[in-house]
Amino acid sequence: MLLLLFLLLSTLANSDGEGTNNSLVLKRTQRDLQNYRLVRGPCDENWFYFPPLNSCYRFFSDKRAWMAAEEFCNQLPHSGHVASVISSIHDNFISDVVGAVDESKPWAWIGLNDRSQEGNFTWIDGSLYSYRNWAQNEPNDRGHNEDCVTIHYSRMNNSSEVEETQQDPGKPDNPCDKNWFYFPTLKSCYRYFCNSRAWQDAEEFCNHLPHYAHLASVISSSHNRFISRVIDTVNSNKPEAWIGLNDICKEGTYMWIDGTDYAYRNWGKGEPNDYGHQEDCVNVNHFRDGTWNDAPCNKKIGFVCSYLLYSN
Ligand code: 2F8
Ligand code: CA
Repeated sequence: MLLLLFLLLSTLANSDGEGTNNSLVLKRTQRDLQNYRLVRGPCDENWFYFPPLNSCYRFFSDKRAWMAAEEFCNQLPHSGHVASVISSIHDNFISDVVGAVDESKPWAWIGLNDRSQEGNFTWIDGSLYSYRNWAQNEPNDRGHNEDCVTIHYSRMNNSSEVEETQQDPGKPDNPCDKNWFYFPTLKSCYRYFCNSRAWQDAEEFCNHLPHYAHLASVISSSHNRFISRVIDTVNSNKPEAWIGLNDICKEGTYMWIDGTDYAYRNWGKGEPNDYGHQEDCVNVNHFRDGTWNDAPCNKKIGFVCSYLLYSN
């Protein structure tokens, strides 16, 4: 008995070879904090809308292997993926999507897998692997043969569990506030805000958050990739987003607003160019690839805040 769930882009998955019960889902983008009713919204018929991610989801009860489920999703008109699950609210929503098709809430594939490297779990749509809801003793890589992940919803309590397949990655839970993502190297938390603000307004917005955040600094290529993934969790279209780098004080002398040393650089081709002699603030994703561009500070775009996690 296998079931597939698709959303505008994700699936419930198991190992990459043989399918058991499967589900798929797809997604688009944005955010919020409640439980969500199943509504079609702007989605196609038979799909359900999840406003926080501006994404559409659908459960498919066909039995497919995980990779076949992903390929099925890819070939849908909107080109989706097997679904990622990024929060408990999202988890509840997906449970309801499955339940809308099959009240028994069967096992279904999701997009999580460690096919590339044992124990290194990633979401097939590039979502940040932060939220976790492993069932007890999972992942266990039973028979050294489990690289894909299923989700299951108990009929008893409507709670969801993700079962798997692999060695426990042993990573600590995300110690950041809800909706923030942890970068262990810097013991810092990051969040992308899609509300468009000028650079200085964005920095002040970060400052007024409960943890006194700043616009994010970037110290390495892996850190840059991490920040790109943080943005992706809200908007996978690679929107431009302010980071804390600027040369407001002196043209050509770049500084991070939180005092981080300006050592790592990831400028886009031909940047920074102080285009029109009026570009003193820096964003990522000018070329939709995570590289940096200097741009006018009064330009209104989304931004990434970060705060240091103090452990005392
Ligand atoms: O809008 C400002 C932006 O304009 C161009 O990109 C579309 C410039 N690129 C080149 O001149 C190659 C950016 O540098 C500039 O920030
Ligand atoms: Ca520029």
